[in-house]
Amino acid sequence: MQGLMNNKTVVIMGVANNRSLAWGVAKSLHQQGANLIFTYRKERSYLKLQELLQEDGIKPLLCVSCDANDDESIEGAFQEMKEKVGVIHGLVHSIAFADKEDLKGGYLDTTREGYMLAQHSSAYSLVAIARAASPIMTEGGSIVTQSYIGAERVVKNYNVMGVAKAALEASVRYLAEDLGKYGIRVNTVSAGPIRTLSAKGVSGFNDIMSTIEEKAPLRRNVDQDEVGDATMFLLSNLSRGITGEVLHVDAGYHIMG
Ligand code: NDP
Ligand code: N5H
Repeated sequence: MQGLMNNKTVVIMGVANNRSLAWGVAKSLHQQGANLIFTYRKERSYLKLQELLQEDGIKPLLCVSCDANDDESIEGAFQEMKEKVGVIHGLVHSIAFADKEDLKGGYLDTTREGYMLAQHSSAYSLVAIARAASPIMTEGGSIVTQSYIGAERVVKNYNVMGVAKAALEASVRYLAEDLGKYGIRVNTVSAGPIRTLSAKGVSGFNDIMSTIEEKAPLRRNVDQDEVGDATMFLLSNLSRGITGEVLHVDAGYHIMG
């Protein structure tokens, strides 16, 4: 089969279940012929991932445990990839975490611990991972992370995560500059709201989805497959001239006043 990702090996970080944005990316990449490596943190995610891979007939090159808040764990994961696979061409960072208590009420009440947790998990994790992954992107590469419009504007309840996503988007630009000389591109997809495990139980999610249906140019929400295809584009050679970019996959909502 002739695919856009033939002979490319891509690491996907952040599949928790079939609703995960990262799983949408995995399906798009598989359709285009990519070889896949997965990382997971919780045992529960690993078991889900095994089920999903079996259901969809996807044979990964490797599944490696990696806690994005732990430098040793990151080093170990990429060392294992280097030894077992050698070269990688792409990486999908689809990881974020904040304390539930910090995702409601006022941003003013964010604690130091809550701020640090969100920044570590959701923004610094990209920096640490890019540092570990880039040495094995010896044929050039593409790194893509997932952001949200709360990085650019105040979105009710997003709070500490909005500030973390702002840091993530700025990191994308600085990393794009650092890694560009090695032929490595760094971009982010800014996705519209999608019902995932992370989104479960957070305040105001349903209201935001209805607002998009009403106000977005396309008058609808987006899904994992659309985020998957756009992320695959950024990983593929079709986007070879693009780096440091924020690509909105949000039915056009971000252009509205
Ligand atoms: P999921 O809950 O499906 O995925 C979140 C993933 O983050 C899980 O796989 C979880 O792994 C992983 N994770 C959290 N902390 C760590 C850590 N320290 N180390 C390793 N993995 C970690 O939710 P989504 O697919 O929605 O989220 C993926 C990304 O998409 C996030 O960056 C999110 O902010 C972003 N996004 C989501 C939107 C949405 O509406 N859903 C909209 C815009 C952006 P584990 O459970 O194994 O710890
Ligand atoms: C404006 C909104 C709604 C309010 C804010 C939601 C923010 C969500 C992001 C973070 C990542 C959610 C989070 O950390 C939840 C955890 O505290 C609890 N959940 C878990 O531990 C589950 C089991 C695991 C799998 O989750 C993680 N993250 O590891 C934003 C929404 C309209 C859009 C949205 C949901 C954006 C986003 O960034 O995800």
